[in-house]
Amino acid sequence: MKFDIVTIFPSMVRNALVDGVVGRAIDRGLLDVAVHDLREWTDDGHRTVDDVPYGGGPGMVMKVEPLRRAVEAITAARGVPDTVIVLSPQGRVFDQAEAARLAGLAHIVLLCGRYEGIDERVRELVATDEISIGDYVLSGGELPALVLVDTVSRLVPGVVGDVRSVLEDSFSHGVLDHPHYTRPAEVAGSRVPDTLLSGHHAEVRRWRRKAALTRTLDRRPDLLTEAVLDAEGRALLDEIRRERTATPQGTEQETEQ
Ligand code: 4GX
Repeated sequence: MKFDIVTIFPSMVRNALVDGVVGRAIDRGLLDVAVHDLREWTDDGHRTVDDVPYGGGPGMVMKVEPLRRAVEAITAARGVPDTVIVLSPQGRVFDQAEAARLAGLAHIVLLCGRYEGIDERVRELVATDEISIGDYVLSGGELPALVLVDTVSRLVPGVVGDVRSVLEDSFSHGVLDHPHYTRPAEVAGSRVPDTLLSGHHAEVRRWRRKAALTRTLDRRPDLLTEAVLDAEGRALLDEIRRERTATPQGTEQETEQ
């Protein structure tokens, strides 16, 4: 899979791609990520990429022409991309489903903006998509572009060594992950749940499934309205809800007479 990232801070982006799962995938040739300095496509001595906003107001606006020339040059050198994405808070919010969709593409261009914004004609003439990584304001699109590359790359076959890791990730089933434990079995009086030490695989699996659903119900009930649960998932969720509404022992209500 091929990514091209256009930025005024190419070293920031390149440095972030050296380590970890993505860095290894690039070394192994599974990913081809090219990082481009937007200033290469400026036409003045000062290498200007921004200008004052028409109509006045604070802050600067990114110019259209350098971004337009950047995408033209990338297309000529690396082929017609499947999508050209601007990262901005105005985009639709990125999630695992969007990552899965993008992982099915062969070539993605990412445009990183800085300043107050980009000239609206970038959206009209250059970009095909606009994506936000969440409802907060960053100082540039570089971190969002890296978030997108990381998330999408994990879904590219071979990038993550053990496919079971990807299949068991939070959100791959629309629910949160279950708790994890490693040795020792007891720390400061806190013990690993007995079921996980039992070696009984079917019980371990059921315990994890129930713990994942409990967490999701407690922390992200919104996810459960979207999640498609199988019969076991629905049964476990019912069980959790019944355990929670059960009258505590010794506090039974008297029957009214
Ligand atoms: N998810 N920002 C981009 C400058 C900008 C503004 C408008 C293009 C159009 C962000 C986010 C984010 C701040 C990055 C504004 N570029 N990007 N930057 N949240 O907050 O993606």
